[in-house]
Amino acid sequence: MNEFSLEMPQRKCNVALVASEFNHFIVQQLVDGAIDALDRNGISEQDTTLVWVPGAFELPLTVDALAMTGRYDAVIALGAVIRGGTPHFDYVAGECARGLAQVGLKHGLPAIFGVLTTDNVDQALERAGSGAGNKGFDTAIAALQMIAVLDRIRVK
Ligand code: INI
Repeated sequence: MNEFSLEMPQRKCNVALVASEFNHFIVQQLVDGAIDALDRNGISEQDTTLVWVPGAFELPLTVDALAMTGRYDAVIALGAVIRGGTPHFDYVAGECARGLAQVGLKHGLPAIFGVLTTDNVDQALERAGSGAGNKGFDTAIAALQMIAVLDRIRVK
């Protein structure tokens, strides 16, 4: 049986992060977690691009633009959508998730979903802490694992 288990890429990788300015105090912690995970796995800041956008709704278009350059092995979208008293949350979170999935499929590129969708600020902060409890860290690991998986599948 051919089994491709999760591993890290065996080559130099270029990774882009797209971060939403909305709820900056949380998203900055996700960015820090992602950069930490990349750094611990040999991806230097020189091989990393960070782009800020206004909000989570703008993430898919920006990931699409970055994917179109062909320069990146994976793009990680980071944001925090926090439920308020109106249906706005559902539109922003839903379109963001849907758009990112579409972009990934369109370009055959890992478009990683690092967007917190929570009921309140406390839940978001819990997921944006240091070390293991940081969704930015986790999504960067997922990005590298996806690069490695696709490298193995696409080998001729
Ligand atoms: N953007 C977020 O990233 N998080 C939110 O919680 C949020 N809320 O609650 O409104 C949010 N709205 C802005 C949105 O992403 C767009 O930037 C804006 O609608 C302009 O297109």
